[in-house]
Amino acid sequence: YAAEMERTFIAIKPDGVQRGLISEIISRFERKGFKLVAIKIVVPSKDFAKKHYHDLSERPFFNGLCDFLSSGPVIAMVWEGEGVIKYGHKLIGATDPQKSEPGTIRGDLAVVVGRNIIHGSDGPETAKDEINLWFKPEELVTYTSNAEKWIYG
Ligand code: DGT
Repeated sequence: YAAEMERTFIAIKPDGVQRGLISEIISRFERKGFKLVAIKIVVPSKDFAKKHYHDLSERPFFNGLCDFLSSGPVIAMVWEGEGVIKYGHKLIGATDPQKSEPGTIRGDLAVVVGRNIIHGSDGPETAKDEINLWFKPEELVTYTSNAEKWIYG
């Protein structure tokens, strides 16, 4: 599996870190059966935040969003697994926590859209771009987990 598996970029934003939700969020991806292949803690610069959110540069909340992302430590991660881009987004829930279903990360743990604690890539192209923006290739670790044969059969 390891080499061809789908990968997605997931970040715990400064609010999630400050609220002590790192382990809670990681455990939801881990228990599902997805595999962590890169992780670091970093305070992004405002310029970096602008690069990450470049698609939203015309939106009225863009500046505040970039200020927020760069306001403190972020946990940047790459998760791997079958369908992880789409299903990771399901685990995260709708952008606005008021509209996220209970059982999702934002549904269970967040209240307003400007503090929705987590980011996840929304498709294969953005996943690739975001992984490349946040990580050097050598920071991604390819390995076999013993659980894989029980997760995938
Ligand atoms: P993500 O995972 O953080 O990229 O969020 P998505 O993909 O669920 O939503 P997206 O890409 O449309 O928006 C990125 C972030 O921008 C979102 O997590 C919070 C913020 N945002 C989106 N819409 C609004 C809004 O209407 N008002 C404010 N204040 N922030 C917003």
